Amino acid sequence: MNTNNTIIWKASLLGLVIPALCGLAYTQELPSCCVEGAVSRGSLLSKQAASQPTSVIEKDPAKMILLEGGTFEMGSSRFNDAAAVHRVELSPYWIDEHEVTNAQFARFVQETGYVTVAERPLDPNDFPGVDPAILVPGSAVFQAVNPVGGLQDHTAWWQYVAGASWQHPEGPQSTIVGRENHPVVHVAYEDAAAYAQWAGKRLPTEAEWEYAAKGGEHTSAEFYWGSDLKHNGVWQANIFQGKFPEGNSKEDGYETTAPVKSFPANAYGLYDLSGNVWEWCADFYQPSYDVAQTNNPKGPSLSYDPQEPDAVKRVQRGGSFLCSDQYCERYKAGARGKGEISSTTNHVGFRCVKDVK
Ligand SMILES: [Ca+2]
Ligand SMILES: [Ca+2]
Repeated sequence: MNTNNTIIWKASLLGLVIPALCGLAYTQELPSCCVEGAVSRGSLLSKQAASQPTSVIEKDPAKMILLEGGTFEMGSSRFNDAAAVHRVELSPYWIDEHEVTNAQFARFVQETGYVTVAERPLDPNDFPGVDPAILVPGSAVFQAVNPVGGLQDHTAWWQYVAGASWQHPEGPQSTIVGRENHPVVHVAYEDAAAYAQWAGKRLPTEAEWEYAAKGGEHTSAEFYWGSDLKHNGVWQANIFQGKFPEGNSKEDGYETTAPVKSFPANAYGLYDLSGNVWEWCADFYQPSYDVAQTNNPKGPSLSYDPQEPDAVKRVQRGGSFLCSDQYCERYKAGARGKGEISSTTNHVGFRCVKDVK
């Protein structure tokens, strides 16, 4: 029965039943004794919302999932900068079901001619004291080395590679051919924001990202999927196994990025929020939450990282293929990350959200 027929059928039923209840002769108009009040706008909108689609394909093209919003406990007591756990309320929004892929980003670049930060010339004024001869376009690429000084100096396993970019993830000789379905990497904050604008979307707030990752369940568990690292013996996220940083045993099947949707979806049908690549969020980073922001929080108005006070940083979430219990545990539930807005690496990407109109 289609919608019009349903309306006609219901109207006919009312015409038969209501007069009988009121003890009145049948007329085409409803008797006033049966009208207890006007129907509320909320009930009609709720009914209408129930018939709306819960997923949609956008122009980039990405499948987006509708999240109804509501309240949840944001934060984690396991990480100093993720405290305090506090209640947050969110309006409904759409979110990409997976990280933005190389194929999607290529379409954006093809249509707009966009040049990413990692591909642009460097301004010597931004790097005082550095030999201008080495100020060439490039990006940070992970190197699986045995660090002489242990795990204290993270620059030991990162190398600035001239010519590394989203199109050449490990340097000029590398390519994304065959990796079209992998998440795009080597994107700065403004690159991600430019893509989102082109796609008619925006970057998620940190609260939106965490609400999506928690999936409406396991709200205080160690992992977004529950209390065990593996679920029924199956890896739930692309992270690092083995001896970091030089001995990746690849137990989960992937040394670096994995094609999106290679690991199980969460309860909302979203993939790879934990692991694979870090994801840019819109919020400036500060090492604690403003718990007074409880309704659609957008984070602080300025960034501040005590470890690098002069750097402007935005939040990144979810960890990456380099996370492990041995080094970076920030693929775990509620954990936060941060990134200087112009710094790019081969384990940071993003996904987008969109407001419900
Ligand atoms: Ca892995
Ligand atoms: Ca991710």
